[in-house]
Amino acid sequence: MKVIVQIPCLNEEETLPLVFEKMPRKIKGVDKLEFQIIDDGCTDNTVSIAKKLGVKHFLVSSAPGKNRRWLGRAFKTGLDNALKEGADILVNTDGDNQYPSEMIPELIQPIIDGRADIVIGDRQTQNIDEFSAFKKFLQKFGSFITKKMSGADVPDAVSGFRAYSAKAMRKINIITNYTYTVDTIMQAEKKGLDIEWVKIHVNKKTRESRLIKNIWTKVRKSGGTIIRMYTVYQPFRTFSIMSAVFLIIGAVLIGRYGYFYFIGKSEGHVQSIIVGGVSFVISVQLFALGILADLMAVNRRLTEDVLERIKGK
Ligand SMILES: Nc1nc2c(ncn2[C@@H]2O[C@H](COP(=O)(O)OP(=O)(O)O)[C@@H](O)[C@H]2O)c(=O)[nH]1
Ligand SMILES: [Mg+2]
Repeated sequence: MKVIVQIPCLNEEETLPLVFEKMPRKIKGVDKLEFQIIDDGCTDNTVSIAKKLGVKHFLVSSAPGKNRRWLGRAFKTGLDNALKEGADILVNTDGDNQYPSEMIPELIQPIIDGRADIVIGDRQTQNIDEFSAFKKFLQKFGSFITKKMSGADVPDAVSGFRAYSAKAMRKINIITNYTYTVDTIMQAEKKGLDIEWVKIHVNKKTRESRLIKNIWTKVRKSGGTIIRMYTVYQPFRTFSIMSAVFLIIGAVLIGRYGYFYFIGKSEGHVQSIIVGGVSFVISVQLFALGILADLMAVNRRLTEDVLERIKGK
């Protein structure tokens, strides 16, 4: 059993040593434990400090000083390398020491036992004093939406303390650059992967988030990801719903015209029939797009099957 623990890094020289303070160096049932960082243009001493801390794999997501490629891309780089290195489990934790490194053995246990493909640390955000009421609300609301859209039980959708089995790594394909958290939960659900949640505590806050400068940006970006993922995985349903809305508008307006026509007062209501007719056309087109998108989704599934085999050991 080989485990790789990865830490995506955007200038983490100050806090990386804290992450390794309680990092297990040996885990029962694990023969090989290795560490990797994904450097996204770090301009500080993150890399040399990581070397001293015993990190083995250094992956570069973007060159020093260049524009960052964000966390989703970094995660994909790390995941590809973990598969290449033959890891059975990939653990992700953050460089700001938010997550309890000492809980990694508990995090990977459900995968070692064969009970789960993905394990996610639930920060029990409602109990964290440092989070404002508004942040807690958004966190709860985001998890609720992810839950509704994916059908999975989701107590903490954006937690970055996670473990993925090799099977999960082969099945999941990261297609967004910004973040991977919500996206991988939705994919897991659609691809029949089992997710288990482990309750964790969080360490004292060391700095502000580098990912979320402003909570509204976060809402917009996560909202966009959720809608896009839903469209990717439920294309026919998404377009059918949109088509139905225009169908109803068209039916109401044409019905309205029909009513005036029958009572002999159709004059002056021709706008209804025009707008209603246009709505009908839009509705039919959206429905046709739904069929096309559904056929394209067949292609995506086939491509993903091929990818899964290519990634296989
Ligand atoms: N590679 C890469 N890592 C990032 C980027 N932004 C943040 N990170 C890392 O991702 C982890 C989480 O970032 P953080 O700023 O703590 O965001 P939080 O999850 O909102 O607390 C940390 O290890 C960061 O160093 C990025 O653009 N690229
Ligand atoms: Mg953080």
